Amino acid sequence: MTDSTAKSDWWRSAVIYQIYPRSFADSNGDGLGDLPGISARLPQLSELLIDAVWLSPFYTSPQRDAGYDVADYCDVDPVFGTLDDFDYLVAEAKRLDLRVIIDLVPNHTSSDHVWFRDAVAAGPGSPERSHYLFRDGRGVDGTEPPNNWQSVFGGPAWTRLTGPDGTPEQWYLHLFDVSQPDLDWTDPWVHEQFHDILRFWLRRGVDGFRVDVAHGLVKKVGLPDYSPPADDDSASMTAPGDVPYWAQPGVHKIYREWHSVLAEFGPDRILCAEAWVEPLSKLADWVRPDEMQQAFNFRFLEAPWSAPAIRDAIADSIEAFDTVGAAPTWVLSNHDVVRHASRLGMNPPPPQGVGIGRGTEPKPDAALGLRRARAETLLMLALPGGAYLYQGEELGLPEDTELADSARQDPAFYRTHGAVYGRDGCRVPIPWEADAPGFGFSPTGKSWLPQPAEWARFARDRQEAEPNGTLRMYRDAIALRRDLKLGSGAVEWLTGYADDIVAFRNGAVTIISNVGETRVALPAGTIVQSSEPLSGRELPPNVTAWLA
Ligand code: ISL
Repeated sequence: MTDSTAKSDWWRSAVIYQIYPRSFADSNGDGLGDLPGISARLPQLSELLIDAVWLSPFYTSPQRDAGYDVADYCDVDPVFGTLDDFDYLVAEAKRLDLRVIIDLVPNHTSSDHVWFRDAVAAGPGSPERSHYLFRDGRGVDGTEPPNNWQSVFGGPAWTRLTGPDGTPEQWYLHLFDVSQPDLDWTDPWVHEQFHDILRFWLRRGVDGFRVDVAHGLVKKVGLPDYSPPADDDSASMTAPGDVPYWAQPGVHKIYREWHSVLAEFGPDRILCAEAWVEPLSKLADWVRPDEMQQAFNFRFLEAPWSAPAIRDAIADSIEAFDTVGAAPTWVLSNHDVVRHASRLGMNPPPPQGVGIGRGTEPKPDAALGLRRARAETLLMLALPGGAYLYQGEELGLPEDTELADSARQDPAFYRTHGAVYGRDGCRVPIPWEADAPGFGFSPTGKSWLPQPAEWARFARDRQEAEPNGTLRMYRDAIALRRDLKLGSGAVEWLTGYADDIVAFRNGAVTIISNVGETRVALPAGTIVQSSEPLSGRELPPNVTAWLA
């Protein structure tokens, strides 16, 4: 065990790598990544010196929302493998000193889940229906939805059932796709099911759970109408004020219960909230001592390329998490957002969830985006707290901005009739070997989303060979972060720099990011930088350096 994985509070400073199973490594050649593919690549991944991996869903699912529509929480979908494959993956991870976090999707199930099928069959007023949010419609004959809520993926958040004889029936709530009915967390039965699900996976050796839509489970009593502010985009999850389906106070009881369930398995199992909650002082409620251990910090991810915005995001995050004794987390990319190597090459980037496609103009400036992405990653890896990486970012992978509409799979694209491109561009299978079929993703070269031909240069084997490549920077920075204990350090802001410079000390290391447009003089002693080696004692624009 390494220092940081052995400790019971390992997560406070951990580097956690997100694996998106369908796009990581495909062992059987069907074009969709799988668990044996992940196990086979784990030794290579562990060379990055990460502490843990987080796996996006691999459960039984009709895959209407890439597995975030779960039809059986306690089994593996055959397209990803079997429970034995999962056990082998966990064993292999332990052998490599890697912890394993899995995704839990408690806001909604798939409409294929037996709980929902039974609820539909049992009819109005039945105990089975009380597990979900079924309601009668409004208006004459109930033809209007029970309220005016809109789905995050576009269109109404309610769908009306039709009885076996063709008669229109009750409506059910789905904050996401029509195939993702929301559970009713006022029902104690739902609580019990999820306690069992947590224990099922904890017994199999998982170290924790990333909790999907952790701010959405409880809805305001009476399900009142709500109209988001006019300038809100459809995918926004952080509308200000009291939104009757986000961040309702009742969610915290659920996480206190889960905290106790995890504690049955020792002090080192964790919950990490995916909660799009603002301001940060409110997000801190999710990480109070008796709730979750971590919450994703989307304020940092959403900060534009501006030194004051980045500084404020860092300072506000540290302060907010500190008030409840929690460590902040940092993240720049995941499977729902435009990859930061492309996002930072656009001004402004598209709103979250909207994505980039063939019709987007102007396209990201790829070289600028990558340069800034490397600079911001190096800055992030110097911060105290936990850091999350998304597969492919260590290769410098950009968003695929040229996916054909016909190849797209994100329900957001279809529910908005193409008005929103959605998230497929960050989900394209990653390249391992430049000259192999499918860049080594799949032995047959098949790929569920097509890989751009020019991705050969991002392939891991090419990156390995590049002394100033992105992969080398990640590896060096993570190793130094660990040796210098930056993850458990503290930020001490440095004064005397221009406003467009982010400059701070963490322990023995000085970190300087040039977010401006002119070169800046550097003090002595570089240990790692986000660009080609520096010439002279000056830091060019869009570069970060660590000095000691
Ligand atoms: O990307 C978005 C909309 O297109 C986000 O608003 C996203 O839906 C939100 O971050 C919640 O995400 C999580 O739950 C969704 C799933 O589609 C995402 O992949 C998951 O990360 C529904 O389960």
